[in-house]
Amino acid sequence: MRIGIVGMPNAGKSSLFNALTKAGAEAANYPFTTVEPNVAVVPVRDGRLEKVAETLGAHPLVFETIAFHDIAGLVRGAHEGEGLGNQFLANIRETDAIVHVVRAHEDPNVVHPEGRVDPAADIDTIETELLYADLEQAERRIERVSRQAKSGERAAVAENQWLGQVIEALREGSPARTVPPPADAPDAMRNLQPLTAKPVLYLANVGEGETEVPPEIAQYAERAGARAVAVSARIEAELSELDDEEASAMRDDLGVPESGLDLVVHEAFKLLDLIQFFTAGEAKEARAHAIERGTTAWGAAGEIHSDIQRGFVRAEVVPWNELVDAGGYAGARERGTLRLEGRDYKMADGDVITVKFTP
Ligand SMILES: Nc1nc2c(ncn2[C@@H]2O[C@H](COP(=O)(O)OP(=O)(O)OP(=O)(O)O)[C@@H](O)[C@H]2O)c(=O)[nH]1
Ligand SMILES: [Mg+2]
Repeated sequence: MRIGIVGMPNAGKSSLFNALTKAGAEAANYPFTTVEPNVAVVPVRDGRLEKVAETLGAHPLVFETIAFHDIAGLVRGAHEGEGLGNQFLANIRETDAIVHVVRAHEDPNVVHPEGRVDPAADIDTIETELLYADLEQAERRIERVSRQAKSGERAAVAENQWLGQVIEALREGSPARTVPPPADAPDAMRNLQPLTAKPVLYLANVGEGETEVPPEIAQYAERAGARAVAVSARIEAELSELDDEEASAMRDDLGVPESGLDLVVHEAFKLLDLIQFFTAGEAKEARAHAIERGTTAWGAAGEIHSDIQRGFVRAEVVPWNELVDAGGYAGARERGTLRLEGRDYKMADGDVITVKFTP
């Protein structure tokens, strides 16, 4: 799961990124060994998994992770190569969602590239760049696809038609997400990877001690059907340098809520519209797995291990809270809250699953 951070120069992207990096580095268990310097891998802490692990005496805890990609600020004209913009935009084409950092603090010591602090105008500038970048990409793609479509091949025809609609929407200033993907060309979306089709979280980078999303950003997000959070990126970056005790004393002083960064991570995770299931064994690891809504027990087994999927016999499933309530698997079995399910069972958010398989 990957998320691209966008915003104007000096908006606070790298400050946020640095805070996230520290948060990630402190979590010992994440499945990446090498991380690029501009990628922060951050655990998505989940209280449900913590309770399950505590109930079973399971350890270690392995949370799902999100990789945040930091890029350089986008300026007006980025799509034309201004300020290396195009190259940076290419770096986030493959991400699943976008966090848009908007400067909302008035600190006069931080230079604003356009000489004024105006969050709504900044959002417009960035989104216009994303639109232009998509338009350029779509125009390039349709040249190729329209040639293929002449052969009459069904997928190419459908993709060509869809690209035409996308181009029209973008020229009118509407994001690519307003054009539904073509049923007959399942790869069309992946071929184009439009930035303006990705879900967005607006992050208001507010001044010290502020906790509210400024109204102009809140309104913008609401119109776009998106969510917004308020965080002070610099404070979070500074707090992440301190040990826990010092940090919480400083949070109290500043009136900064404990969960600033957690909130960002959880909201970002929500953007991806995934659910989580858990695997956990007594004295073994407890692990969270993210899957698409509607994934079956068989699909979940594949998420755990391909061997387990291959030998799938049945699944034992119990909602995490029932497992905790019953004090463990044996109790849940007695109460009948632990059920046997076949491969077609649709996983629910928070299910704890044990797959029985023939090796
Ligand atoms: N007062 C204040 N300053 C901040 C805040 N967030 C960031 N800054 C400062 O703003 C400057 C730019 O922050 P960065 O995080 O480097 O901004 P950026 O978006 O990564 O900028 P580019 O990489 O140039 O696009 C730094 O001096 C930060 O310390 C904030 O919440 N409050
Ligand atoms: Mg930066």
